[in-house]
Amino acid sequence: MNDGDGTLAAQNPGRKFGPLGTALVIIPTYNEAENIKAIVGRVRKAVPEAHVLVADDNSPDGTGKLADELAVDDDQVQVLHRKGKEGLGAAYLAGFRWGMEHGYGVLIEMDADGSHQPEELPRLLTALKGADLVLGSRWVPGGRVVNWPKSREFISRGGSLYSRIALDLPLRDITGGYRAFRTETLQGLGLDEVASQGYCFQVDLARRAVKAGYHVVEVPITFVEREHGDSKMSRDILVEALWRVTTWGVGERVGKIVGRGRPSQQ
Ligand SMILES: Nc1nc2c(ncn2[C@@H]2O[C@H](COP(=O)(O)OP(=O)(O)O)[C@@H](O)[C@H]2O)c(=O)[nH]1
Ligand SMILES: [Mg+2]
Repeated sequence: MNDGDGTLAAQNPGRKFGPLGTALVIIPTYNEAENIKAIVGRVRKAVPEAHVLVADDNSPDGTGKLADELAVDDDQVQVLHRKGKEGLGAAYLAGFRWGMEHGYGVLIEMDADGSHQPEELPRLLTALKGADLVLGSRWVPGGRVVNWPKSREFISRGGSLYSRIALDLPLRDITGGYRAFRTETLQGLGLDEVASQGYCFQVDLARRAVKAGYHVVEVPITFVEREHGDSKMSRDILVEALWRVTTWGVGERVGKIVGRGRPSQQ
C-alpha cells in the first residue's frame, strides 16, 4: 500500500524527521464510567498541549455522558459517539479518521483503564521526534507490568513472541495498545484493510508499519492492571488473533517461496 515515506525510511535510516504537530490522544471506551474522568484529567495534566478524543461505543454504564460533561468544560476534549459495541479496533479506526480530518499531526492510542499511564506519554512523544511510530513496550528492558495475573502475562508474552516469530518482526511487544503514530505513518498503512478485531488490530498495525519500512521504536512502559471495571478481553478475541497471525505468517512465507521461484524481473 505504502509507496512513499515508508520505503524512504527503510532506505535512509539516518533521515531527518519533520516536526510533530498537535497530538490527539484517542481513548476507546466501553463501560469505563469509573475510569473516564480520572484518565482524561491525567492526560490533560501530563501533556497539556495535547487534545483528547473519547471514542465511546454507547456504553450502557453512561461513560459517553460523563465524557460529554468533560467536553463541555474543556474545548481540548471531544467525544465520538458510536452506535454500539463494535470492538476496540473499529473505535480506533473511527478515531484515527476523525483525527486526520481535523488535521492532527500525531495520533495516540491509550486505554481508559489506567493501564497506560499518561505520565509516560512525554517519553513516547520525545521518541516520536526521531521515529514514524512509537510502541509503549512491556517486554523491552525497563518495561514491566504491575498487578497482572501470571496467566495474563504468559498469554501476552506468548502472543508477542509467537507474532514476532510467525511474522518475522523485530519487535518485543506486538499486541500492546499504548502507541504514538505520526499521522503520515497511519496514512501509509492502508487503514481500510486493517483487521479490526481485538489484538489482531494491534498486531496488524505493527506488522504493516514494519513491512512498509517505517522506523518503529519501542519505549519501555510500566503497564498497570486496572483497578476499576472489567476487562473486555475474551477467549474469542485471543483465538481469532492466533488464527489471523498464523494465516498472515503462512501467507508471507508462501509468498516468499513463490516469489523466489519466479524469474527475476530485472
Ligand atoms: N469503544 C470501544 N472501546 C472498547 C471496546 N472494547 C474495549 N474497549 C476499550 O479498550 C480499552 C482496552 O480494553 P480492556 O478491556 O482494558 O482490555 P485489556 O486491557 O486487554 O484487558 C479500554 O479503554 C476499553 O474500554 C469496544 O468494543 N469499543
Ligand atoms: Mg485493560
